Amino acid sequence: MRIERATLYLVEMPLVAPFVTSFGEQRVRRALLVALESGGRTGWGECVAGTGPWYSPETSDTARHVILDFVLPLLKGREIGHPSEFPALVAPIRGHAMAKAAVEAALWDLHAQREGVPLAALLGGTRDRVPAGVSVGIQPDVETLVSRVAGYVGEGYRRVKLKVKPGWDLEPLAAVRERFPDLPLSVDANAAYALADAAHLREFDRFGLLMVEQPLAHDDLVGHAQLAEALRTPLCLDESITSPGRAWEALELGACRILNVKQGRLGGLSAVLEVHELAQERGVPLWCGGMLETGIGRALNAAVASLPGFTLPHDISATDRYYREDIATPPFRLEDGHIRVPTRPGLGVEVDLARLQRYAVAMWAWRPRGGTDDEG
Ligand code: NPG
Repeated sequence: MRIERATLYLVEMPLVAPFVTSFGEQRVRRALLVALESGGRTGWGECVAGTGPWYSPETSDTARHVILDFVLPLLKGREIGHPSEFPALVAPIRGHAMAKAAVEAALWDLHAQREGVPLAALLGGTRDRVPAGVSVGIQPDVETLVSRVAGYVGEGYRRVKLKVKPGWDLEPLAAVRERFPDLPLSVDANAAYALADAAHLREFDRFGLLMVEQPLAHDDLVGHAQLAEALRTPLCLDESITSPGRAWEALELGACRILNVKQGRLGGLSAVLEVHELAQERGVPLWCGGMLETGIGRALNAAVASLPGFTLPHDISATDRYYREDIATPPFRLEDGHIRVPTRPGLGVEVDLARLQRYAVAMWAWRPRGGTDDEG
């Protein structure tokens, strides 16, 4: 396939409730969407980079710059036989995993549509539904947290992940654990602690958690390996795992026993498949992380989670956990604590163009022969 035209949309989607983590509060999901056109079809990719460089160094604006000025020009005049050719093509661009992943995702969608198969099947997925976990942000107080968790448990979510930070950890954990003694529970610190907190973090062991996710700095594999020795609860890494090579290093060092897989953070679906293979060889359990995706990214995550090595519940919740109205249809619903993996060709969701126009705050069009028309 040859890319005939690309359109980037910056959308601002209001969240049903603010989402608070150790790195800040989010009320709106600002997402850069990539639409690639080829042979009468449109492939979609969602860039998971946020408004500011808080979770990763990338932002939706750096991604737009890198995609328009560096990634798309490399596709100019190229015949792409298979999306797995893409990583080598963009290898000269250092970093910018989320920018690359968004374009790669649109190529996979286009390719799967052309083949007439769902993305999950193209990747080697083996499940038709995946267990849904819910990530619960930091709340104003413990009572509010317990009642929110009760609501999600009532809806059927299979695992609850609590966001923690210094000053919001043992007390909320104890309250949730007391109310739900058997609930599969995990915590995510988004890098809020230091190795000097090891004795404090060891207290987490008494709550029977599935895992402690990313307690230390994003670039501290050695620190995580040292902390792992001190804790009974398995460590899982998210922010630290920015490439398949980093996943290998983390496992070699003993920095984690579980991996959170996000295609954006890893640099695309080819990288996901590499990590999947590595994890299968080593018997390391995987699960799919989430970045408050619209239906476009959510559909891709469901396809990723359908791979055989993804054995733990995912941060893939129903659409209504974040959005009253999504730009892609149909919305993802919780069915017996699971999300259905789309079965239509490609991503398997439809982008509602009227809604896209409603939520878009800027748009850029790109054609191989011209430069960039800024229509923002
Ligand atoms: O369900 O999509 C979801 C969100 C899950 O907690 C979640 N995501 O640290 O993994 C994370 C966190 C996140 C959200 C990170 C937004 C970055 C941006």
